[in-house]
Amino acid sequence: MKILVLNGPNLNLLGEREPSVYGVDTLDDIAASCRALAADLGCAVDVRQSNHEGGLVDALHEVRHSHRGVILNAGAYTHTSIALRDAISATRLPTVELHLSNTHAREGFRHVSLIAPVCVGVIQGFGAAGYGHALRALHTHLSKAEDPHR
Ligand code: CA2
Repeated sequence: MKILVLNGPNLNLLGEREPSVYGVDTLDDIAASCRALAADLGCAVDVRQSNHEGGLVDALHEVRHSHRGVILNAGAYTHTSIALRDAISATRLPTVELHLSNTHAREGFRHVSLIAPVCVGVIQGFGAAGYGHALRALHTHLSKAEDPHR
């Protein structure tokens, strides 16, 4: 079972600035802990990042036959991108929307998510630990889908 952990604009700078909002972990730290948890769960993760809307759409298209699900921190594109929402719908891969911060406790423009309606669930506000929570939740969701008796 392969899961894509896809990160959007500016998340390559994690750990460098705004630690009070986004924490001190770098994206490499997050990738390493996702890989360790995936090994425990018996699945594999592929952690990617793009600063470009089209790059994120391309990544979703690319994994549509090879991966079983997606954890997506779309960054600011969460609030603006119909293209990303359409790509999630088109690939039909179960997708968890993930945010480090609680977007509802922030500026009004972050309260709207264009992608939430096409995601299986949303995890936000738990900092870097949220990636682990999302991975466990998606792994459980995919395992249930595999076993009709559960
Ligand atoms: O809380 C999240 O994970 C966000 O997706 C982060 C986005 C923001 O636009 C969303 O509303 C919520 C911003 C990512 C910015 O990343 C930075 C990393 C280091 C320093 C500054 C920004």
